[in-house]
Parts: sequence; C-alpha cells; structure tokens
Amino acid sequence: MKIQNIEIIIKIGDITDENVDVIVNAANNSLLGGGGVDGAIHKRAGASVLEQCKKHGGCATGDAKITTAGNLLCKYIIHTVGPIYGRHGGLESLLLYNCYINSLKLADEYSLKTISFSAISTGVYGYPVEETLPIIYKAIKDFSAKNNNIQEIRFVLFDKEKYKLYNSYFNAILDKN
Ligand code: AR6
Repeated sequence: MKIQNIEIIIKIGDITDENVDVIVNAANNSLLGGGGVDGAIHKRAGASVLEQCKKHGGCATGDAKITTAGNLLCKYIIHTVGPIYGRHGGLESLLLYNCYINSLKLADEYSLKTISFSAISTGVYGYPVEETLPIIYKAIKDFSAKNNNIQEIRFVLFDKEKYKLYNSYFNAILDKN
C-alpha cells in the first residue's frame, strides 16, 4: 500500500529488531527511559543512547528528539512523547498528530528513507488504537505533500490485535483513495 510515494508496511514484531534508518520510540517527558517499548529500546541500545537523551534535557508532549541508535541495527532513534489519553483537556488528538508529523519531519531533515513507528500512546498511556488510526493517516498525508526523502513507513505492532486493526483501517482507507 502507498500514500503518495511512500510505501506503507504493517507488521507484527519487536521494533528493536528493525533494520531501518530510524525507529520511533514512545518515550516520556524525561527521555530517561521507562517501561514498554521505551524500556526495550534503551535496554538493547545501551548507555550511549541514554547519554544523548540526557543532553536533550527532556521532550515536550508531541515533540520529537533524535539520537543515534547505539547497539541497535537501525541508524537513529527518534524519541517522541505521546499524550496520555484523557489528560490533555481535549488536545490529545492534536498532540498525537504532532508526534507523527514531527517525527516524520525530523527523519526527513536527516535525509532518512525508512522509518518504523511503534504504536505511540497505545500502551501505558491508554489511547485506544482505533482512535489513533485516522490521526496517523492524516499526519502521513499532510507530511507526504512536503516529503523529500522518506520512501517507506513501517508500523511495527507487538500484538496481533493491534496488527489487525491497523491492517483493516489502512486497507479500507487506501482502497477508497
Ligand atoms: N516493539 C514494538 N512495540 C512494542 C514493544 C516492542 N519491543 N514493546 C511494547 N510495544 P508503551 P505509551 C508496544 O506503553 O503508551 C513507557 O514507560 C505496546 O504493545 O510502550 O506511549 C514510557 O517511558 C504498545 O502497543 O508506550 C512512557 O512512560 C506500544 O508499544 C510510557 O510508557 C506503546 O506502548 C509511554 O506510554
């Protein structure tokens, strides 16, 4: 499937195994690591990534910061901070949109071609996956009008349920367009 010239791939897997230019971490405002995908990434990437995160001095919700990838196969990690569902007075969807578009813009600025996203905010932060999908789609569509370098976007889902939801949403919406 494609959105403009960008290939969209949806897969089940562990994002720390991804051999792409950049993976996107679902971090928290401190950027100092945590549980979930953030914990898995820091554990395998190693201390050099934590050091770079410390130098960034945190990250606002919806923003994105980049580091190299330490021991991982990918070249870079983009750390973005998703909204906590129901905790931002109705701004949750905008903040999640910002996570995706800011991550894509940052990857593009670094001339990166392939990017793998985790399902930001859909774990501990409680955002229902179904509600995230139109937001993700809009961010990619808006970004694609200004894209220079990104050729492939992957969504790496940890479980079959989320994988199925992504697949049916993107198949349906991309068929219509
Ligand atoms: N590869 C791919 N996806 C994963 C992996 C993995 N190795 N591990 C978990 N997931 P979460 P959030 C999925 O909770 O909701 C952290 O403590 C998981 O199944 O990691 O944005 C941070 O430090 C879910 O679908 O991120 C923050 O404090 C998705 O990744 C907070 O959690 C995101 O779940 C951020 O919460």
